[in-house]
Amino acid sequence: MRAGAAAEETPGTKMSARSTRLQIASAPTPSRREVIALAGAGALAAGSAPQAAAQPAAPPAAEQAQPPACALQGFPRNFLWGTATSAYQIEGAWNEDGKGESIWDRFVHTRGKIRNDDTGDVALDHYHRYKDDVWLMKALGAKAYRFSISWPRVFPEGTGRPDPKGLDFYRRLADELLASDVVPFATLYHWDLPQALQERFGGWESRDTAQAFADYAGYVSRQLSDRIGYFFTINEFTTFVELGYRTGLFAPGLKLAAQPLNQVRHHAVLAHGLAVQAIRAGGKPGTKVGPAENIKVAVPAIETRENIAAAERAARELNAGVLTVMLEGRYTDAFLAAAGADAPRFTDADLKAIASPLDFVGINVYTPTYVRATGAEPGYEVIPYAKSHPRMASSWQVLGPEALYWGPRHLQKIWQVPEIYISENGCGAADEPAADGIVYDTDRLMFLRNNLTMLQRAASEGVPVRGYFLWSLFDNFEWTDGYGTRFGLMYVDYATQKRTPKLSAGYYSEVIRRNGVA
Ligand code: GBH
Repeated sequence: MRAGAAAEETPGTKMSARSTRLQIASAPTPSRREVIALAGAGALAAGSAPQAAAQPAAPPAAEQAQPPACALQGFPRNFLWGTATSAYQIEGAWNEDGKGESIWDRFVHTRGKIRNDDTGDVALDHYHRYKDDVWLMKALGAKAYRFSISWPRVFPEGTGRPDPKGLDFYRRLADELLASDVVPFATLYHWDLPQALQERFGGWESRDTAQAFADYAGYVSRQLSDRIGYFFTINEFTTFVELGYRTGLFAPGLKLAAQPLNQVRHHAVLAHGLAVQAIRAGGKPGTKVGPAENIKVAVPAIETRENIAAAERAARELNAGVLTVMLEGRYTDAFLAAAGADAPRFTDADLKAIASPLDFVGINVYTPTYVRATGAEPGYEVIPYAKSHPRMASSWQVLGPEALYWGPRHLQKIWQVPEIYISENGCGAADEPAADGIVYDTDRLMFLRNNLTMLQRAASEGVPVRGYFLWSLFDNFEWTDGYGTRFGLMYVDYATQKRTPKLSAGYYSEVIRRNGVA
């Protein structure tokens, strides 16, 4: 932090008190001024006085009083601009305060599973640095934060006796967020299953794990819904089922055959439904709950009437195992026919639980699936990506900002979802600090601007998008990629744990400030 920066803050605000404290403690935390400085063109313009660049541009009085409801590039009033993270990817403290082992702890400690044999043992040390990290959100101007709760921190053995210290971490985190006017959104499962349940039940291969998850969800909602009003049940059903149980690239590293694989997915959606019921029973009235699924977004390659209808058919079928069964209460005929003898085994009571009414649906959107209409069944066809289709740093991340329009639009049009969150959107990049220490991530900036423009298109048509969680606040442990792929708005130097805002952090703070695409 620059000398005297704290003194330049408006005196008497919470912020200045915080800066002073940080300055004294010399924590490696950037100030709001440093984040904002990146938002102004001043930070880039040659010869501009740094002093001027550091001034947040004051919006004209009229704009302050009356932000446009949803005009031009604007977003609806009270739109929740947030960032997202997950426990295993940032917390560290993997065996502290009584935390149980998770399947990811076990997996990363097995040689050869993760690039460079990186682990999340320390990660961003967020478990100890959460106060400074919340301060960074405040500096960004973020209005919401999506984090995940580590199940084995709360129940070291998965079931049975909770560890009060584990739960207390999330209570303190929520309090810190609330004190900073950041709305907490907690995800109950972001893939870190207690290892004990893997051993006792075979993890998600057993419906006992679904019941255990519901019990854990009920407990957390009883304990924390006085502070946390929004719960995501499970993050990316499709990812952890496919990678954890089919390809074996993610924990627990299994390669199941088709029937047990379908059963794992069924247990996951069942766990979601039972958790929704447990939260309704245990949470404070008004507590909201929904999933966070990486929906396959069917994008009509050319926006003709036929292709749009085909995209809607495709959306139901491509998501049949998760969102469609959740929102319709049955597996589609095509899904069951395709699975044949390998179809999941289920009861009517299961389907009823899976389709428990939701308050909102969260979708993680990273890539498009292009489709077009065909005369023959099923009425749509997936178009393969062109060889030269642009991608971000991860080879899986094929670019397609249109997905931010079609994803929410399908949820509204097909299933009449009343409240939609983009629970994740962001990109990995080969970020490197320039000579001045700043990461000029023009690629991420382009990514965000184009994605938000498409999301704004949806909002301006009345699609009920209520918030957007950028993945991610920080560079963090990117699963099998280890620390090699960076997704953050804040660059992390893992040797020193210093967080430095990238150019995109300045961009995002400007988006939030004006509540519109910048
Ligand atoms: C999300 O997954 C996760 O929720 C989050 O934890 C993660 O950090 C973030 O996005 C960025 O990846 O190994 O070639 O088979 C995003 C969707 C789907 C991306 C599965 C990686 C595996 C590709 N993921 N995909 S591959």
